[in-house]
Amino acid sequence: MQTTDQQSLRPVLDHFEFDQSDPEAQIQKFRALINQYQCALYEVETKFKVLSSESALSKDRNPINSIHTRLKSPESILEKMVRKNIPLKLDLIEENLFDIAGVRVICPFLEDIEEISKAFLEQDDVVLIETKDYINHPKPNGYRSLHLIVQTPIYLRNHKKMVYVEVQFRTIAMEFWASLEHQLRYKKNLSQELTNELQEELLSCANTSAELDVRMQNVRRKIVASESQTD
Ligand code: 0O2
Repeated sequence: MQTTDQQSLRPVLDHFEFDQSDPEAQIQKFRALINQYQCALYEVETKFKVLSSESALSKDRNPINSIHTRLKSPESILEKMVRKNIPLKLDLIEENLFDIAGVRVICPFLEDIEEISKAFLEQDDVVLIETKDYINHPKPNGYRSLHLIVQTPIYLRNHKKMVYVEVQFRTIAMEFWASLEHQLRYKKNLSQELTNELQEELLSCANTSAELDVRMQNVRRKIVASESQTD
């Protein structure tokens, strides 16, 4: 008898080149693959929790506001493989998709992103593969965030494995815009384009929120400067 997990995986796996003589082995292979990403999420989330707790001890404020993790669903993995024209073979997932494990770190200020991303990349078991700096180079729709594709080891029973993780760093303001924009696009139905007027309005909101980030950071700098004068 098939478990619920197997029943829900089969429709996705049926799109992949599949050894029909042993479907159970294929399902196991996919689950082992996804488990690697889950383990990598544990590792990377812990790294940020450690940075956060250390900062909370030594400073009067925390440069990390919140940490979120997500695993790409089997349906999204399939959708991305099809969209990127990658042949549907289980062995090709790992070498072509780098965002199956995703960590999002939300920081209060722009400067916190610099500090925390630097501390993360300085760790000797974090290997930087690619940087996508959508803060200094926002997407045309106004999307801002720093994306780092990294590899980090997980230690399984018999071996060590380097696993890809995508880490997104955003300020609270960037997260506010991105989550609302995502909701609006999703509501509108992704296949339907937003009108030019609505796209312009969202871009304008993104620019306003980027200005707020700079202004709030300047306020903080002034407060820090005045505190150090009175010390
Ligand atoms: P989720 O569930 O949030 O992770 P592609 O994945 O094909 O779009 P690429 O080059 O692999 O392209 O990735 P890209 O564009 O550098 O980053 C993709 C992820 O960044 C998305 O993941 C979003 O999380 C986020 N992102 C990128 N552009 C936008 C945007 O315009 N608006 C919002 N709200 N988020 C964005 P997923 O998998 O789409 O979704």
